[in-house]
Amino acid sequence: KEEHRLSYESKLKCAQHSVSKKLLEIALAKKSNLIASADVTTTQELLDLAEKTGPHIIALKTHIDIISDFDYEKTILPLKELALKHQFLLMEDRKFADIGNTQELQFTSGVFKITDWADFVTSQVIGGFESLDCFRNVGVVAIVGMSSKGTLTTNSYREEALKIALSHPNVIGAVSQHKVPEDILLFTPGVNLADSGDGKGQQYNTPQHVFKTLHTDFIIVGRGIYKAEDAEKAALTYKNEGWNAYLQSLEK
Ligand code: 5FU
Repeated sequence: KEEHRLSYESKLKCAQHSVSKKLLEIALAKKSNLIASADVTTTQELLDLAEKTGPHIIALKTHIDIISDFDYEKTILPLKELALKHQFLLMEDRKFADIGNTQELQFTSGVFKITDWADFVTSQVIGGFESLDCFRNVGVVAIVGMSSKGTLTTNSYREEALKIALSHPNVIGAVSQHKVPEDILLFTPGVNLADSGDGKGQQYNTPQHVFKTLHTDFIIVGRGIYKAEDAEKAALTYKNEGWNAYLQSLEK
């Protein structure tokens, strides 16, 4: 018999980290488990997407280093305002993958100064437990398994990665295409309603699939939203699909 999944309410009750709490509170308030991935390359496109999708999402995921006209004042300050206005968090998908000291520099320095604005960041755990110590003021989503064809995140890798993720106090969740224990939040990218892949290794599943089989908490959608003719409408579609799939996964 299929086991039940935990509801956002019950996860909120036992959440330890302030960022996990915020994410779950926003999810319940907006009835959304959608994270829009803003893989666009100009400040204008980034801000437009944040304005259009803002009311429907719990977080906006950035790859801030692909913004060609990045400028802290012109890119980050208005982005932070939109996050406040529409009540979503900022998730920088930097996927740190180095020794602690270098990650600390990449996190705090350079032009992006991620530490100053991101609510949470992604990090590989390949550098070991202590490499995550530097992300003290944010939440970390550990990359446990990737969505791409031929990824090296095998069963045994994922098992070891999860041990680090579950034991590190800065970690709030995991990115994976497999189930994880219920005391960690699961973030699942590789979600698209129209395509099964992108011809560059990405593999897609539907919201229905990931909630039912993985008991995911949050879906991450990039091209399904920002490439759509009407990004706001697409965000609303994914929001509703995701929320209905979540409710159904509670019943099983
Ligand atoms: F960790 C991962 C992963 O395993 N797969 C991903 O696709 C992260 N991603 C990110 O989610 C990726 O870097 C993109 O930013 C986003 C997916 O975008 P898509 O356009 O929906 O394929």
